[in-house]
Amino acid sequence: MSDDVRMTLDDVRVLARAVLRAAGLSAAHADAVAETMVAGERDGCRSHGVYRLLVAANSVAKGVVAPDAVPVVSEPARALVRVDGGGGFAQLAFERGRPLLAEKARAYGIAALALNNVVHFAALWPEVEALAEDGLVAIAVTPSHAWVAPAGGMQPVFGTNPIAFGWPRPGGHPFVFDFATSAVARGEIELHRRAGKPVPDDWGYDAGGQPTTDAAAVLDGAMRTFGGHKGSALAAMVELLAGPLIGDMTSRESIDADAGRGGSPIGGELIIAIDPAGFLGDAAAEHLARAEVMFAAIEAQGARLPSQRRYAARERSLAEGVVVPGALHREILALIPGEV
Ligand code: NDP
Ligand code: PYC
Repeated sequence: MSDDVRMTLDDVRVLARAVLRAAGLSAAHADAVAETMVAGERDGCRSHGVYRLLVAANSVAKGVVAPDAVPVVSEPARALVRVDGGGGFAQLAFERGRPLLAEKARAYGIAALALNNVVHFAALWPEVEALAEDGLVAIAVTPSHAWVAPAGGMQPVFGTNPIAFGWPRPGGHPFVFDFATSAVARGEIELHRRAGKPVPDDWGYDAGGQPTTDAAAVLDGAMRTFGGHKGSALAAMVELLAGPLIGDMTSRESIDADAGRGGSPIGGELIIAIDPAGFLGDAAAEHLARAEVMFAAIEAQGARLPSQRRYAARERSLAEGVVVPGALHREILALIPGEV
């Protein structure tokens, strides 16, 4: 008999906050971090759902993250916002910088937000989706830890370096994609290792540089980029945009700063927001409607849009709740003193 646990989204929120508060996060951080995990679980993004409670609690326990950091917002230039996260998780820093980013994008047509000195363990789609829900086009990138070999090499240089994009759609969910520039997110390989399942042999190499289906061996060796040299170049772009360009760490520097503690990546994130009215003025609606023709042409042939699976999962979860594997649920409960 399955020992899976069915939970409402409110149950998930209460559990996540309790774990994060027990781990030592301030109320503001616990709320912001819990919301991103609820969103991941709700949308069927298991590698970035409540499983990440274990990851976040570990980062606090290992002293990688400042649990009560207060983000500081500044304006380095008219169309730029910077949030110094003070070593805290990225979610609260984004929350604090987002209103000014949107305001500046509307004022100048385009604006950028740099999050500096933050710890990142999460998916990026909640951020670009929120901006696109506000009518803005958004791009977000962040490096992670050096786990990924460049195409043609076998030594880790890049992080799993996600790229997320959001596009507002009249009367519907935004068009959003968000994926790692590695063959797959590391969290997915970790879930395979936990479940004792093999991974496809093109996800990574073992420590000796040989392709392997052993998830633990890939985690100890090197992951591969997606799409060969193309993913490799995009991974390098993410390093540059959200590393040196904003005065923050590359994935190599992040893993060096971790110093073997096994915490989440430390560094920066760059988020760019564009107001369609900047170029288009009153004609914005007319041109956004032309984008709909392209989306329709994709769907008309049976192909799906990115995020379509996620939005469908969201509908189901709102109606039926979510199911958390029993073993994971017990591991999470064990993080709250007195619960087990
Ligand atoms: P996937 O390879 O699963 O790709 C995810 C994206 O591709 C989603 O937008 C997904 O939409 C879309 N997609 C998947 N299959 C199809 C299809 N058949 N047709 C159209 N679109 C499709 O994700 P990854 O493993 O690369 O990344 C997972 C998450 O990990 C991301 O959210 C990323 O932000 C996060 N991550 C975070 C890092 C960090 O440092 N903070 C580092 C690396 C990853 P849908 O969701 O609807 O399936
Ligand atoms: O799954 O690769 C990943 C990841 C890294 C940081 C957050 N998620």
